[in-house]
Amino acid sequence: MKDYTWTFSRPITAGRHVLRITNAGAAIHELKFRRVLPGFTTAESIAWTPASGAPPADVDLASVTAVKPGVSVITTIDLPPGDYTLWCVLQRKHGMVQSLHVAELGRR
Ligand SMILES: [Cu+2]
Repeated sequence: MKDYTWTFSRPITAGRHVLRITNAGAAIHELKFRRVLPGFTTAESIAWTPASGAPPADVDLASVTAVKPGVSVITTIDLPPGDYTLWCVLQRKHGMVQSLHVAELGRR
């Protein structure tokens, strides 16, 4: 991750992954995986706010918080196939939110 995006060394497919997350940016960053619920889009997940009063479009799945510049952390995550949004609440004002499609193993 860097200021203000995430990139993966290869496409994330469904299942268990050991991720090495390195902050190559100058700011502190985090990585929250929110799973988009059936019937909702990633756009709805990104646009949703508690103040909207609407039902949430996603659920928290996993997160790595407050990674300092130059630091790497290793985490294990188990991702069912589907759509996700990635969040850095710390840098949300810089638009650090991204969508991610997790394909079933063997499919794109
Ligand atoms: Cu960030």
